[in-house]
Amino acid sequence: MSETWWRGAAIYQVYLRSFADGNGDGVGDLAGLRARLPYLSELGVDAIWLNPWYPSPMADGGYDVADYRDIEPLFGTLAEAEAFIGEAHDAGIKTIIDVVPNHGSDQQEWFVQAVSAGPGSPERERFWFADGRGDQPPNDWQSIFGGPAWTRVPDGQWYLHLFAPEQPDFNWSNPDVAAEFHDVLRFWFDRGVDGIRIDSAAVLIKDFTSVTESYTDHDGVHDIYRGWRAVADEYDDRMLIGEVWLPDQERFALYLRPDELHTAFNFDFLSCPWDPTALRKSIDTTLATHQPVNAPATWVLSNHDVTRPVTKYGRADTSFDHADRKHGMPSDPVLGLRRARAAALLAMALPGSMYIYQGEELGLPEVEDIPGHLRQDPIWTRSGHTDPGRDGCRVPLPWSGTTPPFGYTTGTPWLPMPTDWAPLTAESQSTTPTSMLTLYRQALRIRRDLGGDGTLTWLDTPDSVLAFTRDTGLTCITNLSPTPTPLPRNTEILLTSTPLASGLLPPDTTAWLRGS
Ligand code: TEU
Repeated sequence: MSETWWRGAAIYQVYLRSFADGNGDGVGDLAGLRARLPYLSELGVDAIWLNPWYPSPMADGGYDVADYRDIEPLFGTLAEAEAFIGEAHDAGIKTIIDVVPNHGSDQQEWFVQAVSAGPGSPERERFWFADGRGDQPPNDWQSIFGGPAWTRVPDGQWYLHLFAPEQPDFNWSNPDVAAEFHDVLRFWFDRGVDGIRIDSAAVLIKDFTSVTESYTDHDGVHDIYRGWRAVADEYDDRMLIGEVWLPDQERFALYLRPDELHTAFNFDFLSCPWDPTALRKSIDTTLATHQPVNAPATWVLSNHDVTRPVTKYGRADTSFDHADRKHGMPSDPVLGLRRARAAALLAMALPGSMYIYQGEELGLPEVEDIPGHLRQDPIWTRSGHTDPGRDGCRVPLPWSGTTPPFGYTTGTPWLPMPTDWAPLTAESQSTTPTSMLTLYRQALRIRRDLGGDGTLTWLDTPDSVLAFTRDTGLTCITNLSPTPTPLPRNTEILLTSTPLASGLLPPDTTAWLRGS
């Protein structure tokens, strides 16, 4: 692949602890992943993004990193990680890892040193320690996971954590912090990693002059990523993708500069309801944002933080919002799957790169009935059990067989698996021509030739039908109207998300066509 391999890539997100367990302890690991590389090759993806794989107390699924230069023992060893990177390369698959710069674990060496070094020490300057207001925290900022954003240490000072108390925020105005992360990037680039996903990328700079939370998108954050880009540019072919949640697309585009991030996740599209006007607007805005800065758009239908598409699209309200997960809102599984299939073909046809979260290709639903005492997400606890959190999209993958744990482990899975997932296993779907897995395999194969980065031209259709032609020759039509719609004449049908009905494109269906 060229030095711009990431521009049009199909990238598969592996949530390692739920992918495949190789040693029977109920937690997915590198051994399990390495054994399933042929599955990912056959699926047809160009790269894998792995969620954090570092040693971690797992207060937030590994986003509480205790050592940025090693591998969590539950997942394996550094030697196994290096072997994995090599085997993936042999299979033509790139590796993107997750780096978490906003915060570390409270067990990470620097934080342990800071707590014992005491107030006023240089060790404390690497974090945000402050005196309280009497018995009250330094200010009233709230954590993203709920509750105060400050926690007290035994000597009486408080430290800031935008997420869980086990995730103390680094002080990015301290030069030690930038130097440390440059070194971490080099550590992994030296080991063959092809890309870095930057966690919570927009929140690194804090403004404590504000009484309300003020940490999103301060200008100083760009200096940080200019430094990171300079490190990435010391190597060939490496990319940086930011997790940049920003409603303002002009501000978002500022992260995508020749001396900054190569690309960033498109959360506008991910949050978009299944509605033709909203989808078209999101696509147009995305392309208008990315084209002037020559960055490829990214298309994302799900990840480890959001409701599974099959469940989301089966609800009366098909938008996604972190603040309201709509847990328990009735969802029609048949309609949801039908729309998730149509959405997948739409997303994979658009110009840019495509991210696929593990299990999306199996059409897994959100698991909403996990008993409270088995839930692991800190959001569940921090919200006082009012928000079920994100465990429902992190349930382990069903691989084979007819009963839990469906070949995922020989032990007990770290989250319970639904008993009715036999039809959803990879084994069962790989021999079913109408399955979601077959659709993803077929689509990714066609996408290799006719998809990827480039341009689109909208076709003249009714508002409720989205139709465009790609520079590659692919035509994509999605019918979001309640009635069947005709296809253009003189075209070859390559793939449809639902069979045609009397030659017409049924509602909630996408077709891929070629020719005119
Ligand atoms: O998420 C950052 C983030 O702010 C949201 O996606 C967050 O999970 C959501 O608003 C909660 O409702 C990243 C990771 O993707 C997430 O898994 C981590 O928990 C978080 O950072 C902290 O590292």
